[in-house]
Amino acid sequence: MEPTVLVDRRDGWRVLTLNRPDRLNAFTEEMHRALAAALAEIEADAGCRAVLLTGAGRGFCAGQDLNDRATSGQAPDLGATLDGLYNPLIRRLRALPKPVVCAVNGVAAGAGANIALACDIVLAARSAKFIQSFARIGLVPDSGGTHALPRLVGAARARGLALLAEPLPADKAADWGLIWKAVDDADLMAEAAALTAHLATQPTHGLALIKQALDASSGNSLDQQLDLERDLQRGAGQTADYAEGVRAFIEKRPAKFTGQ
Ligand code: T3D
Repeated sequence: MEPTVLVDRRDGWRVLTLNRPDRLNAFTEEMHRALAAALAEIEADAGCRAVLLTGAGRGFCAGQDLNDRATSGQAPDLGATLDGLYNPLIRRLRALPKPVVCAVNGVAAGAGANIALACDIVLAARSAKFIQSFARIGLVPDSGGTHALPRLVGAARARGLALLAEPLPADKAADWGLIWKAVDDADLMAEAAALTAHLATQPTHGLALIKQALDASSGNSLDQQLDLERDLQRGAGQTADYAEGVRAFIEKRPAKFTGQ
């Protein structure tokens, strides 16, 4: 059987491709386990300093595979699925101490949309669209959607996206600040790969601290955030990459960061 997640090792970074194209890469339990294993391996590998997540075929990800939910008997416990599978995935992506780029190659619906939004930098093909499709089937946006949406696009647009469940085209998603950038379909993978390869040469530990500071900001007061910045900066100032960055600036040469 084809693996549900393809892992492609590059020089200092990895491409993870959701691989159920005939189902628009909808999530099964098996695919969750494969993605969790790939991310755990990346977490543990200091040589891997950035990740690119994308989908095979014409879609990025259509969220939960609804064929697995079409039961005629007792209603499933979806809270248990979130606890066991989707929430650990979102937490893992946010806490990963390396940048995660997402190349949204086609439709991103339901949890598929919110998994993309949990990545650090989201590029989307112009033909791609984002759909908070949960309301169409009587569900609530999950996988961090109700947290990310109002913060990224504001309360009014978050309500519209969640309650109407209409497709948001990639260009508009970029205009609204939901994602970093929309690019021509033909350029998506090359541009996303170049960005990820660049990130893999940067001060990895410093980038991890930036992720930490930005994530903490939504729950912190200014005072708390200033204290956090102080603590993180104290740590950043001790790193070899900071010393190298300053040396390279003084010597007017490109820095050679090791990620430490
Ligand atoms: O359940 C829990 O554990 C709780 C967690 C929930 C998280 C969630 O993600 S809930 C939301 C689940 N996802 C959806 O509701 C989206 C369902 N899909 C769609 O609405 C549409 O497929 C799209 C808008 C994404 C794309 O439409 P379109 O017209 O481009 O493609 P299509 O023809 O609908 O889909 C192509 C094939 O993929 C089709 O199969 P077929 O007819 O060629 O054999 C379709 O059935 C299949 N597919 C698409 N999405 C899913 C799916 N199969 C299973 N599950 C899907 N989510």
